[in-house]
Amino acid sequence: MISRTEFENKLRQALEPLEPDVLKQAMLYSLLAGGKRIRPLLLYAVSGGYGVPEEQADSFALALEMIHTYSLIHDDLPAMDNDDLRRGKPTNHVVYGEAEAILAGDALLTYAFETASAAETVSTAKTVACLHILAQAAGPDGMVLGQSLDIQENTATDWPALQRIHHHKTGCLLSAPLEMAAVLADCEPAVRQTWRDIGFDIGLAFQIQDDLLDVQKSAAELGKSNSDARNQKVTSVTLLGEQKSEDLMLSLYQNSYQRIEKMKGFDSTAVLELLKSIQNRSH
Ligand code: GRG
Repeated sequence: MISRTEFENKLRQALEPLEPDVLKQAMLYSLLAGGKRIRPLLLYAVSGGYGVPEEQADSFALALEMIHTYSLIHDDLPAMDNDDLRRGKPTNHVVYGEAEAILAGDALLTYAFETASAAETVSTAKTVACLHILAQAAGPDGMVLGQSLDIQENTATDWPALQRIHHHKTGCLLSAPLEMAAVLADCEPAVRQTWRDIGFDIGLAFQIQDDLLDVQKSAAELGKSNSDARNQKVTSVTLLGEQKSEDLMLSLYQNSYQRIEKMKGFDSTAVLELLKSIQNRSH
């Protein structure tokens, strides 16, 4: 299984062909600021569990991290959460200014699709299927819709409404690597759907955990501003309380592990190890 450092070297290499401009610096600044790399690592772990060679997952793994990083840059902007700390460093707009940060996000989103569409070791049919999954997860029926719902005041007044936001904002981009892995591994449609569903459960567990960490840890420990309270955000913790949120998160993780262990023709060692490290994360 690929390490974070090896993946970061691939990220660096992927941006090498770009003009050495401030735009490239701004893209690299956030991309290499030290995220957990959960989405690409999930793709490698699930595709690898089916015996898919690492190089077939590479361009989609890179695209996932580029899209995720763009979303963080834009989420931190003054017009959105207005945060000044991300991945333990000043946010992109604090360093490069608001206009350049918007462009760095735009460039990462676009370059993600340029990178993914250039996958060399994967059939055209699988590449198109993965591009579609990525676009759907990131776009107006995915993460961008989730963000839009999240910034509208009073969108979430109850748990089902908040779950809808989490599903789109966090779940879509966490489910995409599992579904793309199923495509790369030639899984039947029903198996692909099962991985997609598991991905959404993991996404919800991950988001509830994020809400819990936001109230339990300091900004220094998280490496990002814990801005939910400041922004008077409705979160799992404000709606369900800490104990119920904790219980729900644990049951979602446990349930996902059991479903993964039952997947046929699949070596679950790497993905279970990765998910348990995510479950035990401190930031
Ligand atoms: C601006 C279109 C647009 C979308 C923003 C991702 C996002 C949507 C906002 C970030 C804020 C947030 C709490 C999102 C929920 C998903 C989440 C917990 C993101 C943080 O992901 P990690 O923990 O971050 O994987 P690292 O830094 O480790 O990569």
